[in-house]
Amino acid sequence: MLERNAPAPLRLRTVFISDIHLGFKGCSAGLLLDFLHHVEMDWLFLVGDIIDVWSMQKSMFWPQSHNNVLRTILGKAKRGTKVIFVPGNHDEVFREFDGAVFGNLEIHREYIHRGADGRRMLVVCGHIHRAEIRDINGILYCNDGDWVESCTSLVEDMNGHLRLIDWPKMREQARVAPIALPVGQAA
Ligand SMILES: [Mn+2]
Repeated sequence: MLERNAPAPLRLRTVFISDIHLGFKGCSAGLLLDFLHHVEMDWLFLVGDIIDVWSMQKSMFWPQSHNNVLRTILGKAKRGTKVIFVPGNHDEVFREFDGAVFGNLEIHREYIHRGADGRRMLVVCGHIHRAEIRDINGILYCNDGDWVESCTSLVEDMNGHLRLIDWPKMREQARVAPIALPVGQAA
């Protein structure tokens, strides 16, 4: 069903996703795979709670779709996307690999990302599953949400503009009108 009425691929500079919770039954792996197959990016930030180690310690759950998410992410790294993993609280065991570099995949406890417009972004790990962009005393706070309930991402376009993508909603809208930023037309 997800293959039909797919929106045109998006060419983005950076995609931030967090709280995927692979290994947990509530993970929306199918929708995330669908999203990942429709975006191309230079940078992919995995901002915490990517693998739900806590949940897996309680009961083992690892369907093929969860494998596919990891394979898709590694595939993007292989094709040139820089993947930065900032472990969260459910996958804190990976924090001991701070600074590890596996080709295009790196693990960091925190990371300063330079936006296309020169802005410096401190990449805070997941935890709060609510997507929002808010100005707090002159500092822009961005939360990319999660892939358990809201299925949202924070993205930076080629000009450095930040916005939230609600993937289920964007798919819905794409049925009536093509969405902006098809591959090759981004600035
Ligand atoms: Mn979480």
